[in-house]
Amino acid sequence: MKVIFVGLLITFLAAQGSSDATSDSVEEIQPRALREGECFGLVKPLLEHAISMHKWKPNKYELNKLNNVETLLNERFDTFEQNLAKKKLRPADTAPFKQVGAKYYYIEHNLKLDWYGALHKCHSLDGHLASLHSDTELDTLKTKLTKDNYWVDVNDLALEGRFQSITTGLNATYLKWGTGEPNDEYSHDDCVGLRKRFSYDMNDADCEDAYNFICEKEFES
Ligand SMILES: [Ca+2]
Ligand SMILES: [Ca+2]
Repeated sequence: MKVIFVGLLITFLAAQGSSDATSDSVEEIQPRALREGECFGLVKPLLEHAISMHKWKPNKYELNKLNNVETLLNERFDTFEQNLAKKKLRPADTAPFKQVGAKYYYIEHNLKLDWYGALHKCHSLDGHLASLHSDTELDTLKTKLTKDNYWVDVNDLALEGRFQSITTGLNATYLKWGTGEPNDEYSHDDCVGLRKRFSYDMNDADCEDAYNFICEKEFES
């Protein structure tokens, strides 16, 4: 399609050139300077055909302008195709992740796994356990939650009381604890979930307990 379109445009420009070889209509596209070594590539045969059809003999300046137009068109089509490819990710191809606010989550409401199992499940979906960074993100996510507890990516497995994101390996930048949490109950609460009892604020819980969980995945915008 690109070649056809470019060919049609060049045919049009050649026709323009045959009737008014000094026309500056191409200038409206504001072509950039030529790169050294650039050539007509795939469009050259079409250009030659257009020139012979219209018996137009473009001078070097006009050929340069056409070459610039071709380059611009190629860049624009490439950008268009890239954008199309990215848009394919939204919304149908994000499954099973769905947009919630500005992010994409897979909220597992049925299957219950321990924290490690949930972590593995999210990775198997090419994502990670949900990593929350603001009240806005948490508050938006809360509107989708119904079950008792959902694992997220925070834990203090490495050092008691130092809560880190397993996604980044760094200290968690956002924590919002339920009342009285984190309490490290029985010295076993090392993984963090969103607990219904705390209006889905955070609670440290036993990593080996089976709960629902939330995966997250980044998609290109
Ligand atoms: Ca702990
Ligand atoms: Ca707790």
